[in-house]
Amino acid sequence: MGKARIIKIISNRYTILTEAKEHLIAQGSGKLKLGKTPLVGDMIDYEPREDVIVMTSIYERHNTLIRPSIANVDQALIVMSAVKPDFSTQLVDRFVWLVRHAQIEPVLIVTKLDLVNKDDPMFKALDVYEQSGMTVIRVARGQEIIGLEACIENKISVLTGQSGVGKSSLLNRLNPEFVLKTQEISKALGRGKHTTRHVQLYEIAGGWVADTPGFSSLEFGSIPLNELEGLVREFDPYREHCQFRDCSHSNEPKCAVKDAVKAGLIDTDRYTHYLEVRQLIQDERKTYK
Ligand SMILES: Nc1nc2c(ncn2[C@@H]2O[C@H](COP(=O)(O)OP(=O)(O)OP(=O)(O)O)[C@@H](O)[C@H]2O)c(=O)[nH]1
Ligand SMILES: [Mg+2]
Ligand SMILES: [Zn+2]
Repeated sequence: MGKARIIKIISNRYTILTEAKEHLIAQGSGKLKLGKTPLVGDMIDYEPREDVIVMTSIYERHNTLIRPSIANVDQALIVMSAVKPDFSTQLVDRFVWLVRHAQIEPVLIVTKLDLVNKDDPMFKALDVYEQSGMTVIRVARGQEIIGLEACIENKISVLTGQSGVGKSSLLNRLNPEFVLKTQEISKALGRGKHTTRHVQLYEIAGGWVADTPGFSSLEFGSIPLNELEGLVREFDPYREHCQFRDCSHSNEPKCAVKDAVKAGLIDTDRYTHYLEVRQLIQDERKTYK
């Protein structure tokens, strides 16, 4: 009997890391007995039975991310490439709000900056994120990465982002002993090939980081409509000045958020993306009815 953390799941094989820092292969004792499906990041109790190790219970989770599927992380490293695939603030915002909704701190990592010109407008967008209080880490091939190791140290992080943005490459760069499989994006499709196939936590730079498969669609069905605006940190200084306490900052009069957008105090893109996601949530609700 002992306590351990699940660090890798491939079908029914669970790799667990025990308190004595041993890697063991365990199996579940059935979803009904465990009460929920085990996730990478879960703390579990295990016990040896005959010739197998069985997980007997899962501890309560601090947080859960559905895509990628992981529990108990301190922060999500949202990886976006400058090109191949193209940088998109719309996608960044969507990732950030989904991560915040799961009560996980977002960090933005932008890769492949060696492939764009120094005067590319995306650099301005990165400054705007930084000014809003987000940690932004810039990655270019052949250049030192500033701030990444300090950001990872003593924390459990999950890499998230589209296929082909360079999540696995980042871990390989952090520790040259790592040889995680990476692959150029498809010339025909202009997107990644889903090179990483499973979620796995790796010990690196004094912390733990999960590499994950890239995914192509995001779902907002789990965010209640009235909780969305609370996830937009840029609205923080203004929402209490709206006339209505439950202002959605869309059609209401005397909305301090809309005024701040007009005055150039909130980035227009951020506000537009907010309205788009609001609409997406409303549309998803309709389809589920
Ligand atoms: N030029 C340049 N290429 C990079 C950089 N980072 C990653 N790449 C390349 O981008 C391609 C995709 O990288 P991966 O690390 O496989 O991407 P991934 O996010 O792990 O993709 P999935 O596992 O499919 O989710 C590889 O060919 C890398 O060599 C970078 O900073 N600059
Ligand atoms: Mg990968
Ligand atoms: Zn408002």
